[in-house]
Parts: sequence; structure tokens; C-alpha cells
Amino acid sequence: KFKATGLETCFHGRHIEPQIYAGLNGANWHLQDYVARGGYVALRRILTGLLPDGTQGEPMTPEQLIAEVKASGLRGRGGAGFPTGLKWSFMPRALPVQKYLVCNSDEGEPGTCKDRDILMFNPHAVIEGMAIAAYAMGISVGYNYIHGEIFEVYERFEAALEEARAAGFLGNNILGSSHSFQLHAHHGFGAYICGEETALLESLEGKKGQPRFKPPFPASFGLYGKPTTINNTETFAAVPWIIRHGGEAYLKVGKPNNGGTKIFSMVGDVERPGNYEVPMGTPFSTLLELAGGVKGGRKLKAVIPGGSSAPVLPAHLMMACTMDYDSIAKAGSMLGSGAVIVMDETRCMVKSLLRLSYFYQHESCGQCTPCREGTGWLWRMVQRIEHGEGRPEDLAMLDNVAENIMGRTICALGDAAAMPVRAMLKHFRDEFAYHIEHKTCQVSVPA
Ligand code: L3W
Ligand code: SF4
Repeated sequence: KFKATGLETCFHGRHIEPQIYAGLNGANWHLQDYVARGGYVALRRILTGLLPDGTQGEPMTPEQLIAEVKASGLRGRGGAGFPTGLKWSFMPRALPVQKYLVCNSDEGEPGTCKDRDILMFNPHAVIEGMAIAAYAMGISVGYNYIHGEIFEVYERFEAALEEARAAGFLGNNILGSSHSFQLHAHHGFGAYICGEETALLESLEGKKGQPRFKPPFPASFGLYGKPTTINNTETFAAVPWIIRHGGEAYLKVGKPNNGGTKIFSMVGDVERPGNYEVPMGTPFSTLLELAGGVKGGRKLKAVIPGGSSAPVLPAHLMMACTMDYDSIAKAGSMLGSGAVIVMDETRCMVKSLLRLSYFYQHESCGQCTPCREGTGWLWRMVQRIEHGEGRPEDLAMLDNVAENIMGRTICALGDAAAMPVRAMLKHFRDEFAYHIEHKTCQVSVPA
């Protein structure tokens, strides 16, 4: 239906690997390989007190564990960047009710392809991270909700779960301790909205995946109405390293308030698309270089730095950024889920926005009028402009509709649909105006 815009490209390669990707070769995902890389040392250490050098220490208390995660500066890798240690501290640990731990592997943000790689190549890092989190929050049951369109990833995670159960890293009385944790994989059905945490919970309960109004947050009213902690796959995968090396060491890898490494999915017009794990605070120019630079040696035009929901940034602003939450926010966008969509000088911004606005109107769950109707209006207006039928008043109307969606919906999808429109018009208004006036494109788009 659409010509390639670069937005839909998503290949899987791996480079620079300080933590989550360390030592992976694609075939060494099994338990024995993970253990050889230092896997499950952290879980053993917190539950039994056995230190990595073989000496016997004290088991860690849940409070110590949460303090370590807080000290690491780890922030949620799913998009919002919420401090993980703080989120864990919301869980009413002592409350004598069933509590749940959920991993959000419903990776659906256009451009993002990191969580599926982690689950394929390092599934035990996620399992260990979840077992540690469950201990920290006094949780006995967990689910990993895996995106519906990636069946091989679900199968891989199931296989890893079997290995972990057989080795006593999951189940009752893990490693002889009093900590029991049952972890299950759940295969979703591929809807983008099920990546929104409350829609995910609804879906997990067997209902239609539609977001709930927040508050109450899942921390108090989550799965089956019980206290629930939800973290992204990459967030859990970072936890074993933090416990093995200490929160402070993790923080130092990155920069203040932006601890550790982050996996960036470099997609679009780059020579070597793929996932790159680099320390937080790495200059964007370095990341671009790792991905082989702009395809064909062409000029960089713009970048969407955090998955399609993040506002686009023109090249000059992006080149001044470092890859961390604060720097990208200062430039007017968000680090989001870490998909870096690179667009070269031949990309038409009208066509790119058309692709994006089609996606959001298609994925809207339809509960809120501003989102259900507004995303359709946005799409139809951009379509008109792209097809040479734009009217001079369309730009103001696009702005107006986007503004009226923002902040008026149940979940972030409404904002996510509106933000790219506003950012495109802010930075590339001339291109849209040219389309309307001349009924054709200003830039040459390859077939
Ligand atoms: C208890 C409070 N908990 C906040 C929790 C909340 C959630 C987390 C962040 O959207 C973003 C979105 C997409 N008491 C709390 C509290 N929490 N206040 O903290 O919450 P929030 O509402 O800021 O964000 P969110 O609704 O989780 C996530 C963006 O991510 N996104 C899409 C991501 C796509 C993927 C993917 O494909 N893998 O992750 C891209 O940018 O737009 O802004 O847990 O419960 N007072
Ligand atoms: Fe559904 Fe859109 Fe409302 Fe989110 S903002 S609940 S996707 S209609």
C-alpha cells in the first residue's frame, strides 16, 4: 500500500556489548552458556549469600536489593524511563495478598527490535532479572507477555523457562531458600495497544486489550485487581549485572540520572541497521558511526530518536545530542524505547508522516473520541496533502487536531499519534506547504 519510507525497516544485528549483549554469538543462549558467562550468580548471591569468588556471605534482604537498584540509576527501558528502584518500592511487599510480576515483551513500537533479540539470544538474563525482582517485592507469580507476531521468540523463551525450572532457578524454594517464584510465558496477539501496560493486563486476563484509566496504577490495582509490577524486557535483563557488580558500577557506565547501557535499534537509512548496546550518554554521532553512517554516504536529514511516538528532530539538533533521557528531552524529543529511525536527505517528510499516521489510526483501540476520531482525521489530512489534494488551511487544521488530542485521552497512544504531527510541522513545515502549493514533492524519493 505504501512505498518504502525507511520507517518499517528492522533488521537484527548486534554490536558493542558491554552488558546485556556481552559474549553472545546467537547460539549460546542455553542455560549452561549463560552460567558460564556468570549467569545466576546474582540470584544465588541474594538468596544464599554465596559470593562470586566462592566465599560465603549473607543473603541480601529485599530492602538492600531495592536500594542497589535505586543506586544504579536504572530507568524503565520500555519508553517512559521511570526509575526502576522507585517502581519496585511501590509494591506493598508485606501485604498478604497475591501479587504479580509482569514483563512487558509486547514490543510493537515501530522501529524497535531490541526485546526480541534479548529474548532470543539472552533469555536467561530476563528470567534471572525477574526472579530477583520477584524476591525484592515478595512476589510468587510472574508472566512474560510476548508480542504475538514473533512466535519463534515465544518458543525460545519457553525453552529457556524449562531449563531454568529444571535447574531449580524457578519454582518452589529456589536454591533451597524460602523464595518461590512461578514464571509463565504468555503469547499475545500482535496488537500495538497491548504494549500499554494496563491494556496488557486486560489482555492477560483474557479480555479485549484496552487501556484502563490511571490512576490507580498497576502498583496498587494491576493483574486481576492485585498489586502488580510491570517492567520492560530490557529493564529486567539489566538487573543481574547490577546485582553482580553493584548499583554504583552500573551508574558509572552511563551518566548521572541515566545509569548503565541502553540498546538502540538503529533503523532506516543507515549502512548497518541493527541493535547496538552502548553506554548511556554516548554521542549520537558515535552511534551513527557504529551503524556504518548514513546509507550511501547521503546527508542526514532527520532522526526520530525514540521509536515512532517520539518527536522527529532535524539533523543539526540530533547531531548535538548524546543518547540519554535528559539530552534527548532537552532537544525536544524522547529517548522512548530506543528505536533510532534515521532519515536521509531523500526522505519525504509528508510521506513519512503519512506512514506514521496510518499506523496510529489503525492501532487506536477506539475507546476515546479524540484518539479514535482524531487519528483518522490526521491520517486523512496527511493523505490529502501527499496526494496533491491539500488545502492551504490543512496545516493549521493538522496542528489544531493534534493539539486537541494531546492530554485528552486515556492512554499515551493519543499523544503518541499527535506528537509526530506537531514535530513534523514544527521542523519541516515548508515541505508540507510546498506539497500543498505545488501538488508534488520537494525531495526525490527512491522507488
Ligand atoms: C505508581 C505512580 N506507578 C508512574 C508507573 C506506571 C508505568 C511507569 C511509567 O508509557 C511510554 C509512552 C509511550 N505510582 C506512578 C507509577 N508509574 N507514575 O511508571 O508510566 P508512564 O505513565 O509515564 O508511561 P507509560 O504509560 O508506561 C510508556 C512510549 O513509552 N513509547 C512506546 C513504547 C513502546 C515500547 C515497545 O514497543 N517495546 O515500549 C515510545 O516512546 O509513548 O510515553 O509503569 O505505572 N504515581
Ligand atoms: Fe484507546 Fe486511543 Fe484512548 Fe488509548 S488513547 S485508550 S488507544 S482510544
